[in-house]
Amino acid sequence: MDELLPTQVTLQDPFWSPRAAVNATHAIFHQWEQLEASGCIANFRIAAGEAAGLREGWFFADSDAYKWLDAASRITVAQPTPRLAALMDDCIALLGRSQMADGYLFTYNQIHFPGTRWTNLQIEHELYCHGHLIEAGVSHFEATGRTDLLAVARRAADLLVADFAGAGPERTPGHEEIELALLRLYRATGYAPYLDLARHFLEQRGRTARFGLALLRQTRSSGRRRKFVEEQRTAYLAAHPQYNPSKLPPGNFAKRPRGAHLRWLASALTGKYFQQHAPIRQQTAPVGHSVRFGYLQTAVAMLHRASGDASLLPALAQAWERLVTRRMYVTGGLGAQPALEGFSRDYELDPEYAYAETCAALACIFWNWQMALITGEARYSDLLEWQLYNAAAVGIGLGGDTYLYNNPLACRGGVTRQAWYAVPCCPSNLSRTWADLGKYVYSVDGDDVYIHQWIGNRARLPLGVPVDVEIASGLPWSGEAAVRLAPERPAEFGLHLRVPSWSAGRASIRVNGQPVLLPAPPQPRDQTASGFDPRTAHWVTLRRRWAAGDLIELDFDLTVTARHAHPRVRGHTDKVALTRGPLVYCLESSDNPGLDLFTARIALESLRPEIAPDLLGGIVVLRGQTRAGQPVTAIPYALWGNRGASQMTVWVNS
Ligand code: FUB
Ligand code: ZN
Repeated sequence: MDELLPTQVTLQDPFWSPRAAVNATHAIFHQWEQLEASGCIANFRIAAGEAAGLREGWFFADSDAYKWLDAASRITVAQPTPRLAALMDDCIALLGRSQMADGYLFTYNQIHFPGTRWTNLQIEHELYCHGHLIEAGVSHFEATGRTDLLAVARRAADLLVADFAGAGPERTPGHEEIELALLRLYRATGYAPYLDLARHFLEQRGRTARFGLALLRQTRSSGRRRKFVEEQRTAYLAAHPQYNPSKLPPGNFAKRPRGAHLRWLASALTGKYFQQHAPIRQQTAPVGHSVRFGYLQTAVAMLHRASGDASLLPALAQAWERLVTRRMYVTGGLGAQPALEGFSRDYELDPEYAYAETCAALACIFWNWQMALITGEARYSDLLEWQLYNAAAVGIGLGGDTYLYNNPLACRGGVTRQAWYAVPCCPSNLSRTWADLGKYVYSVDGDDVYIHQWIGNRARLPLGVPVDVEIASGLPWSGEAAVRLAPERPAEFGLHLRVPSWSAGRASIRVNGQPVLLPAPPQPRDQTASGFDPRTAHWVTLRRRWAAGDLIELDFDLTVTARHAHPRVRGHTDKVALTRGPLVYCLESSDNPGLDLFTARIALESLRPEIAPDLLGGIVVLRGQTRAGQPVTAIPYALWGNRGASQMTVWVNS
């Protein structure tokens, strides 16, 4: 199946369009200011020899500038502004000046260790950074048709082809990203060595003999290098007492279970943390760092699409099934081990320990999209929708200039939205996704159209007879949606409409006023750990001769649902997660003064949806009472933390 180009879909959705607008008019500029203030951009000036000073941030800080360019590029498709264009152009020119003649660009080494490269590939993120540079080049090219950033990206990619083609498994990266970037570059350019190198990196993964020993060596080397950087820093500050270094903000509190450090160590030494424990066809469970895992799965799925290698699919499908049935939070959040920033054992889903990094949800969204395109199965787009509304959306504040990095499902204090982070990987990752939402709505397969998402938009579908289509959607607040078709002339094609899991068996569809008989939804045999099950989503297929003016109306059921965790998930007995349509709800202390959120027992039968036009930009809340008669209000989980420090819980006692 093929996806549409970003230019072929125009978002017009009462829920998502305002968010895309905040993204384009505010968030992206806020992020730029933070990148400047935190020294990330200055690092490139220093590398280019245009400025003196200290390099700031983690060794992977360059990636944040690239991801910003990636997001800004995608934004310019629908919302170009001269101000953004100017910032982008300056930044692109700066990258061109800081890149070495042979294509290498990694300010950590260029500034601190000139002449060294590819030294600690498991740890120091050189290939990860080059991957984000390449992605930025591709996004910029796709958005603008320009080749200046693409040329920078290709110089880097060509260097990698020269340096890594045929290299052994120990020369694969510790943080996946380069693989999917090379696959995107291959799609954009058709240049086969990029595909070959992506395949090579993926196929070599998990084959390093005595990985733990190699890792220990690199950890020691990397530690020595960091010490050297610290010494350089101390010396510089002593020699320049007037110098005012930028101060990175602290990270958010993440509650850690006992023994977390040991489990991290075991995961790292066995290679699981890096998904280096087994070759990709044997990786059938989500393990290790959850962002890394998501980028790897995305890349493997992309490789399957690019190469047609069917042997890659079984492990992808099994890993997805294991994720959904045993290792995913009800919000769609991934990662129950804060120390690892990654997955725990099956059914270990403590809400307070939930790390559920925003980027992990985004990585899973990218993966789901690839799986949807490969298999045409509704379940993948269903999880994508759930993660968009919950696990991803929670990462950005309503104003667009505050963010969450880890996303627990219960907070007794200590987690608040921040303007920036010492590791600011999530904000620009969100921004590039928010700018690109239209791409997840449709796919086309010959003369078949799939509508994956109920997001309002208009588009021109490239079928045999081109079709203008317009979708209106009331989600997430109301369940009505409508599709208006206008083929250039009457034409036969198949229209596949996703009935979301949360409305499966409780949806209705009319074509030009006539009801359609809907098939029974799939009935999975096993219960998921989280209580959310995207596997019940399904397609309704309408194949006929369509003409301009044809109207399909859909009604999705938004009854409040109390979801139960699998009995094997500890601490969830008698608890439920409240959901309505695609939204997970939570109790936040701001709405429930005087209520102990963690012990109150909710009278579920009392809960009613109620429009709250003045709350959090206008939302539907759930109002009811506790069994003791106290009033209770639940808000969408994605919106918690927008009113200062608070407590919050998704799982409530019933
Ligand atoms: O390490 C690079 C990125 O920063 C990871 O993907 C995130 O988890 C954060 O550690
Ligand atoms: Zn992140």
